[in-house]
Amino acid sequence: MIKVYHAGRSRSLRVVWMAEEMGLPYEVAAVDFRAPRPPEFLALNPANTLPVMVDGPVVLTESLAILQYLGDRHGPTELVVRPDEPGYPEYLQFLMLGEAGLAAPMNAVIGTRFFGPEDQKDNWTVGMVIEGFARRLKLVERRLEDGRRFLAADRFTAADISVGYTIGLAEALELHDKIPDAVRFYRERLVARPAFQRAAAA
Ligand SMILES: N[C@@H](CCC(=O)N[C@@H](CS)C(=O)NCC(=O)O)C(=O)O
Repeated sequence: MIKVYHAGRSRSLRVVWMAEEMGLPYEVAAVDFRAPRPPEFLALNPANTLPVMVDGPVVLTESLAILQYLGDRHGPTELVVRPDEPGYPEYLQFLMLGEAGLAAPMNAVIGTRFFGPEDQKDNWTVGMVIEGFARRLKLVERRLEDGRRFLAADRFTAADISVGYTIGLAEALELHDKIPDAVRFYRERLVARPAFQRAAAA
């Protein structure tokens, strides 16, 4: 059975969402994000980050790698776009953008806003990262401007999970004014999916 170490709004939500969309059996090991992790967890992931996915002997700790792994090893699934499909380049682009371009830099904002000293919460770095986030989000806005519902291959894919999660992260950080309307409406469509609703309750 696939085991996902999960805490509500963390990137493990991407993994649980993918498993729900695919209809995969999985179990959740709930992690209290603010509590020190047990040695068992650190043995799996010395980086001490979420998510962690265990599937037999396989242990993965990068959310997008896990999405692709689940699609490839536990598919076939329409959630993954294959190299010979026309939508493959955009699939790759937005799958990676969701973390590398959009979410990863936000860790500096999360760390500073939640754990930093009071006089640092709106420091220069926080401003720079938020400005960079808003600029990169224009790639998503432009992609959606022709009215398409999903980012790649004219269907819901792991790229939508990747980017859709990150828009939710920005909302949780109250960056609503940085999210263009088209991107906000896109996110609303994603979170209305029954699989997302189940994942959010997991
Ligand atoms: N690139 C990794 C990022 C993992 C990550 O930063 N996870 C956050 C939770 S959403 C975390 O564990 N942060 C704690 C830390 O960095 O110490 C992924 O996509 O899984």
